[in-house]
Amino acid sequence: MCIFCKIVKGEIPNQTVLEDEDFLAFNDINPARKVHVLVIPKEHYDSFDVIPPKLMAKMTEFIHKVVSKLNIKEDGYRLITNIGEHGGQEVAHLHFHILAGEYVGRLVG
Ligand code: DGP
Repeated sequence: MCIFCKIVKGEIPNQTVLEDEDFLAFNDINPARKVHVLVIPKEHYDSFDVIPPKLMAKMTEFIHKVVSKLNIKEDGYRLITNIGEHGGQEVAHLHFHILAGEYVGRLVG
């Protein structure tokens, strides 16, 4: 089972930012910016390439809610998803990075 599926199942602890029936947002373990949140669908999809468009539409709404909760809309933020080996994707479970605030570590993308 992949790392993020284990997080969904509660087998690996996470710092949850927001959760609903279909999606989970949690803090990245190795943050690149002051705010570095990952958003995932609870169901496993390898990447953005294979998520059904209807679920992606729901995910877009969920990401908007996370952004509201993080209070980062006014100053702006980055929304990134890496796809496949050449896209730099390390965890093969679709996730969007939400990045905001000052740099605190490595660069993403
Ligand atoms: P990517 O390179 O786009 O596949 O990014 C994977 C991200 O997942 C990376 O920023 C680090 C994060 N990550 C990996 N393992 C864990 C974990 O066990 N917990 C949390 N919170 N984040 C993780």
